[in-house]
Amino acid sequence: MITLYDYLPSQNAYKVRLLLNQLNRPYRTEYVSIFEGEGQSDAYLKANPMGAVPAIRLEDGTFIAESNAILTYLAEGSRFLPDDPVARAKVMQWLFFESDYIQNGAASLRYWALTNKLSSRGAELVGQRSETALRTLRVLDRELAERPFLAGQAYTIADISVFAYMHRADEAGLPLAQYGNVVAWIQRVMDQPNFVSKVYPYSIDPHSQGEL
Ligand SMILES: N[C@@H](CCC(=O)N[C@@H](CS)C(=O)NCC(=O)O)C(=O)O
Repeated sequence: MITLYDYLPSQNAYKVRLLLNQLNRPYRTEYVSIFEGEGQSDAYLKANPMGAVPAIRLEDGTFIAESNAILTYLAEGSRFLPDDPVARAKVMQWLFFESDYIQNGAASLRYWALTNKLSSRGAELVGQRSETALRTLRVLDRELAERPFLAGQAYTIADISVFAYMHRADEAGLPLAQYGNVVAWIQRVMDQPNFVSKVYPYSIDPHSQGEL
């Protein structure tokens, strides 16, 4: 059985929880208290060189880190990742989009907002991240006017990845409701079989107000 290294308020880890549930794949969990420094232990750095969650450990002891790499590995051979090279590249396009623009936009803002770190980040940095986040919302809204899911007609790991932070964009102070195509897509993702709705607040971790 695979092991998921998890921290419950992490939406990067949520991506993996959602896919595992939709694959009906059993797994065990090990929790990593990232704010207490557990991610930086010598043992955990073997799982993820950055010390972040998520990571997974395969049955043979191999570790895989980075949420989108984990999604790609787990989805292999399933309906969540097409075999056709062009269709697959379209999925990868949105995984890289997520890793770059969403993680450095809406995801950062949400994390700072929910753990009271916005003021310590400074107005210039917060402004830059807000511009990035608004740009991604505009891009997603325009793209999702064209098709039901990000990479085409079918729900894939591209949707899982982008959904994780974008469906909580209002918690980042972003005007999500103004982007009707994104809102409709969020509902389509939530309507998928074996959807996981549970999102954990940072308040379950008394250490989350500290710095990583
Ligand atoms: N690019 C990484 C980002 C992972 C990430 O930032 N994880 C956060 C939780 S959401 C974390 O564990 N941070 C702890 C740290 O960076 O030390 C991914 O997609 O997996």
